[in-house]
Amino acid sequence: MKNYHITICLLIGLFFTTSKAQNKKNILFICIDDLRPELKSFGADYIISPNIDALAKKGRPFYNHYVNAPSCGPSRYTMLMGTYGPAQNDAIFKRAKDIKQNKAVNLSMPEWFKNNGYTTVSLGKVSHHPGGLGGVDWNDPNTIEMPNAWDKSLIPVKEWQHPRGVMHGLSNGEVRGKVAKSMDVFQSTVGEDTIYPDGHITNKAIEQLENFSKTKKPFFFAVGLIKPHLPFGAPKKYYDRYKNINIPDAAFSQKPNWPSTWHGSGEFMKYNRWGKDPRADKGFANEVKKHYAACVTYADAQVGRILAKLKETGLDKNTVIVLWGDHGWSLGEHAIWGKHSLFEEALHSPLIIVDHCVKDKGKGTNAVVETVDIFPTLCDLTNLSIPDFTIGVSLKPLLKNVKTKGHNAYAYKRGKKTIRTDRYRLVVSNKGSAELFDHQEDPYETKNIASKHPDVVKELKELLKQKDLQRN
Ligand SMILES: [Ca+2]
Repeated sequence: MKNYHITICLLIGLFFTTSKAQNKKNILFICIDDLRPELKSFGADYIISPNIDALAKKGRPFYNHYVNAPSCGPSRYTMLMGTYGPAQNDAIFKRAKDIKQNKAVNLSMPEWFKNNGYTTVSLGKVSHHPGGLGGVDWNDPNTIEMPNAWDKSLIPVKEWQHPRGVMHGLSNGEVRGKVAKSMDVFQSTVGEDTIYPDGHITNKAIEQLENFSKTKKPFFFAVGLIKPHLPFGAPKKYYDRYKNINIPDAAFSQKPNWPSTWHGSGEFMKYNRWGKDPRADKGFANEVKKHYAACVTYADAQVGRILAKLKETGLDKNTVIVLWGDHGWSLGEHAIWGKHSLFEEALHSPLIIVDHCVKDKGKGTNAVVETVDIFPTLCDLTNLSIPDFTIGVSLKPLLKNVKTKGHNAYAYKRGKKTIRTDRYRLVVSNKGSAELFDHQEDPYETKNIASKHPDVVKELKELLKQKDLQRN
């Protein structure tokens, strides 16, 4: 009788343990490369982004989300590690080198989820290199960008030959050569979604979701779309949708006359521009913006296809969805065509989180938040413990109550760092220069008021000092 009783107790225990494992929420994390908040649901009413807008309606859009670094590699580091890190594009590879040399490193977010019973899969551009490998063509199996993180790291290369080709690919397998000048800065070829790499990444995502739907194990699935990263190539059907749409000029297109993080837009200028320069040619500037918009609409369509599959499989009922832009992009603001600055446009990016706990779905928050908040938030939403080493704040209270306050956001690039409060942005350089902008009065950062407000500069400098920001 006693044995019988123990068996029943064990079976009940097993049932609860198993059902708990089955009920663990999945994560679908969608990264979009170089997407500033150029979306209808984020106030850009001339942009066609119906799928991301629909997603925003189901969850919480964060209108004041800031990345911690204005370039792909270091920004993705902060998202994946939950801490600030090195400022260069090889930030994540540097960590891999440390692991190889047996130096102590913190676990990455996917590894944390993996250790907590999740299947972790990355597809497309999630870390800095699509597919997560190094080497000349980014396909060397012995150079892993994030050791121990992913059960699978996928990148369909198709006619682009290798992951490096996918990253800067144009239509039908055109790969950027050693001289970027031979590749056009924008393009809109007639054809289906798969004439550019994101169409294939999306097909693979759909296939992967089908696989997930047949297993019981919870998953952490990160999908990284590459557009609207340069070069701005998307199927012509997306470009055509902007034929009769007027895209406004940059609100402030003057080059700053104070020491700043202004740069000559080298990444953009190195492509073939038919001898034209958007800084001096309004018509060309408008064409560039239309092609960026076409890439956003193309990426939006891929998001729509992924979310439709999530719904079709029924996985949407138990999956937290995050959509994140890895940094902003200046489309002519401050006479910059690109990222890599510490101006608002380079640091401001969209963030949307969808979860059952969201109250007042679709209502956006103006609370200032930052990318390092994502790791603790996802732990909080899936009932995993939040690792001590993460430095962000869980955004769950903001999901439950849209009126919850945010906190200051920090960012850095080589030799420079910045703090964004809900009113000010201060940028300081190692050489001692300071830029202060009052966003209440001057949302486009047109006037550096640092010399007029030394008290504010001092107070914000103190806050910056308290943060361990890497700037090497
Ligand atoms: Ca990027």
